[in-house]
Amino acid sequence: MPSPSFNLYLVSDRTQTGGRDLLWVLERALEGGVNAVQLREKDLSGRDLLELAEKTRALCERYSAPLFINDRVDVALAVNAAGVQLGKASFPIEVARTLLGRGKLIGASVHSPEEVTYAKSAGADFVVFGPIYFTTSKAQFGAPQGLSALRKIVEVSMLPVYAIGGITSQNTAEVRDAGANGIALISGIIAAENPKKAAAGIAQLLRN
Ligand code: 3NM
Repeated sequence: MPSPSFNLYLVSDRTQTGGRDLLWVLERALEGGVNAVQLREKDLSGRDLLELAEKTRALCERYSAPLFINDRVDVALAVNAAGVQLGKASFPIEVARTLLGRGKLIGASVHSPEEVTYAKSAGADFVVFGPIYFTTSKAQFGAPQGLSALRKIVEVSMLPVYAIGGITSQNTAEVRDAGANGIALISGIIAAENPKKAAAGIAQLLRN
């Protein structure tokens, strides 16, 4: 059974690349030290998402980085991704597990200690908790939960915890010190002028 072994989890958003090709940006990020990628392009049709997922899967494979597909269990299976990232509106974790089997990883997006407990009992492999800080990338998740909420999640979680929401090189060290197993982010790398350098800087902070 696989287990998560990454600490720098990049989430895609092709609207934040400043006009650059998403795969180009992802490759620079992988060169810099991103060691897992989540394809999260919610507005794409099944056909277009599948095509992009196939390309992303091939790219990630070259860097030995697991690829996760946001929400779409079918697309994850079709491209033989490492797993899926599931939120509240996704298939329930139990159903995804039945479809994916034990050989794939399931990440659950959680926003409270209760959701962490549920994710564990339902069969998730790791949780992504946020938003830690203010984020322009996903305003609907509301007010930042902060570092003390993160510490509490780390304390109660029996699964690896990845922190998300407004994480940049400026605050990576304090997130790491709060006990997160790793971080997940979009804009801090995808929107950076130099995504490779941004990823390398954050990867270095996570190693410290
Ligand atoms: N999920 P950025 S916050 C995709 O709290 C996502 O569950 C969140 O983007 C959650 O790194 C978020 O640009 C956006 O802040 C992360």
